[in-house]
Amino acid sequence: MLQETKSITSNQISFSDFKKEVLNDYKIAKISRECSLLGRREVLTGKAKFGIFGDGKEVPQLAMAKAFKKGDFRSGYYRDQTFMMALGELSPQQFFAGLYAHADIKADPMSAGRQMGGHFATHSLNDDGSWKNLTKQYNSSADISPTAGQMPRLLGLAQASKVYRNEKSVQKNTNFSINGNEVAWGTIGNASTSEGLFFETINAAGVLQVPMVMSVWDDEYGISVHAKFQTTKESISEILKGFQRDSEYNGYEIFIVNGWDYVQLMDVYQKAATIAREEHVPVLIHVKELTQPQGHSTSGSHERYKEKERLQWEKDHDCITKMREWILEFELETQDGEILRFINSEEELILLEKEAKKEVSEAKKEAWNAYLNDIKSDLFKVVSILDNAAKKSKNGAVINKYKSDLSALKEPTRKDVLSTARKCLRYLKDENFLEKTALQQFIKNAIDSAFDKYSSQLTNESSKSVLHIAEKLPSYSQEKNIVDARVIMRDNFDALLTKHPEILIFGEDAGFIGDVNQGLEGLQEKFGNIRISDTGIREATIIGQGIGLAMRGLRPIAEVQYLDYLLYALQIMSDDLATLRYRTFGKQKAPLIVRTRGHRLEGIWHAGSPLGAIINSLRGIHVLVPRNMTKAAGFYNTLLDGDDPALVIECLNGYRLKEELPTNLGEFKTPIGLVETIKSGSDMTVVSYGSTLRLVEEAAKELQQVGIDIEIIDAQSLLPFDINHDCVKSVIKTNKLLVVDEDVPGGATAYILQEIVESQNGYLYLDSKPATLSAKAHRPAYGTDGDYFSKPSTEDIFEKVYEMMHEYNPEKFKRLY
Ligand SMILES: Cc1ncc(C[n+]2csc(CCOP(=O)(O)OP(=O)(O)O)c2C)c(N)n1
Ligand SMILES: [Mg+2]
Repeated sequence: MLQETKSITSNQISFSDFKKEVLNDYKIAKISRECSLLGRREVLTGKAKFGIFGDGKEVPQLAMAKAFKKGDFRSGYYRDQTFMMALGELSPQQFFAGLYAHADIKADPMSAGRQMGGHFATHSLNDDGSWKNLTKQYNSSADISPTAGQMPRLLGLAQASKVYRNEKSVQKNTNFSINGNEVAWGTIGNASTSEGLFFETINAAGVLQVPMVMSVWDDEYGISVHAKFQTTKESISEILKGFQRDSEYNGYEIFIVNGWDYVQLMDVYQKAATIAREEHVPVLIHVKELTQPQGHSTSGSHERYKEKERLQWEKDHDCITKMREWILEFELETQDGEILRFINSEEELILLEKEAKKEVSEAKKEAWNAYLNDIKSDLFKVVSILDNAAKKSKNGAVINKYKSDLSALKEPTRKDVLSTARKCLRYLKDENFLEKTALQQFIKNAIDSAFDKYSSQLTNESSKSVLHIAEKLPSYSQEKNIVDARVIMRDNFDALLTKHPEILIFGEDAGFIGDVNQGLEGLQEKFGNIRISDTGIREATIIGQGIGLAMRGLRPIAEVQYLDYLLYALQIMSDDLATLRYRTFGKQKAPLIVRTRGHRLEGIWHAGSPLGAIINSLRGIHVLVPRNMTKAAGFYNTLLDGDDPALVIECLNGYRLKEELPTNLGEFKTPIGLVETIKSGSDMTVVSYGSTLRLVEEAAKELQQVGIDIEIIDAQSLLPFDINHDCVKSVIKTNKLLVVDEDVPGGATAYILQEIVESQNGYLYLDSKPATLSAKAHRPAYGTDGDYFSKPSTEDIFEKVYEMMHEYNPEKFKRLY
């Protein structure tokens, strides 16, 4: 069979180089396959918990890797091990370290054992948290497990190139881009294209015309569910045909290619890369006829749901088998009539396959030993302590039994070691000798070091953390300049955009009209429509845009129009943004600021304040609830001096209220994690935040008239909350505590109560039962009366405080009802 080499790559290369490349590719594919085969065995024999592998998807990934350049980004899913291996970003040993959950970033650079295998990442950050030069390395944004969860971020990763190419203010930023030439490469399984996030991203990328190459690995199944239940017409390229660009409209370039066809794949991927890189046009590559040689994952077997014919078809169309056939059959006749081949006999290929097998088997052993040695050194320590302790203890027999059970374990875990140590300590509780102290010390150290391994890096632990940024008060001119509060937002954003050229603000109605509340009025005109822009109505991908842009060195402020609609974005904020630092052991960051507005308007979807849902799903993101626009502006100023992700919730009913315009716009700073006492008092500590504070302040005046003097604390920052423990200092003075908000009962008020009563030991100082006052459990009803009877009113606050004072001193505060 004669083949043209020209189609393999656009550059002409010599046959011997071409041959080397093909055989090297084949070897990578085989190594990757061996990893999958051995990986499954490791799970089935109990050495690893769960395995999901890239077998059956190897060959297209070789093609994608060839078209992928330094500076480019991948945002993909669990099938992409071959791609990572082809780039040199994942060795077989690292592959197995991940499978075993080796909790050491040096052994498992993908996540330090935090993510199950098959979740890939590269390091964007140095150890001190500063950026590396991303244009000089291959980049893979860290994978997450929810199907299609990689899509929103992909949009932002691609858009960053467009910004760097077209926006003058950031063009000198060479650590992140060279003229916007970088492509963002997405991968997704065929079944996951059923998710809304996929369609939302595809549409948005078409609108924005960003350099994104989207590969769909199509094996006709999503676990056991066939394409006929997943995709209209059973074909994603068929139904996306309407996105194809034409002479009249921008759109996509769409390619369809079989996943076992090495030559065609190389050709398609080179073409796709050129279109995306040079023209900034998104490309969809539908890679069909892929297979799952071992089924979906280690939790099941595909023989249960695939017909015999399908299983046979998969065997025949295995992409590596097909590539092997092609290598064996390949012949090229030169002009002199010489026949060129990749190999002279099949033996050469068999030898190469044996080498691949051996390499993987050795890498697996190395990974296992490295993983186990860490644990074994702890095990030996404990065994030796227990051995000596048993000799001295009256409970020696039991301790000896624990010790020998532990020693007998061939594959011990950290849990086995520590749990034995902790159980044995109980048998030493009444005794006193050196070994007991040694055991206590061991347990303490083990728990401390486990914190670093399993619980560190939830938030920024570097010197750039915003928690290190001190408060800076607003300054004011001599003659009071009282304005509508939204003017403070607008003028402060103006100052920030001038000061930080890498800020981009975008959202629904954020561009042309300058947001629905005019906080960005006139700024698009001044800073251009790249820095201040309108988006479609698509909250999840607005956040995704922000995550991707932030991962490439820009400082996005993503607007979600109203807090009630944050729920559309909450999933991606929770799964992706909030976990990014944690899941990469601090090797990636996305300092995205999400701006929204909420509390107190009218009705079920215009007055929500689901702060409990927010703070409990967004650990890893700062959640800030400023009571007015000066405080809010101060938060933006602080956040932009650090690099932490945050959500700022402005008060929707505060834009038209009057505030004094500060003179040091862009400079004054609201501290993060600190509360503010806005009224001092001696009878009760009342903690609240956001719009509800105004009601508490009103109630305080009325309470004063009946001789009750409350202290009001503005929480301002819910995540983190009151790191200086100022609330308990107030409770020490008042001995009574009430937390008020307009979330559901047991929402954010319960969280604040737990912080003060339990974490800050507030219970020690209370003279009466601590209480919460929140909205009703239902969404707020519409209208003034709906609001009055759904959310806490001034009267509710007054009466709650009064009732608590009555319980404390019934003589002085007679019953109201
Ligand atoms: C949101 C979400 N729902 C369900 C799952 C469980 N799940 C994991 S993979 C998968 C099937 C994905 O199939 P496909 O996209 O075709 O990828 P393939 O595994 O076939 O390559 C499912 C349902 C998940 N991870 N996330
Ligand atoms: Mg599939």
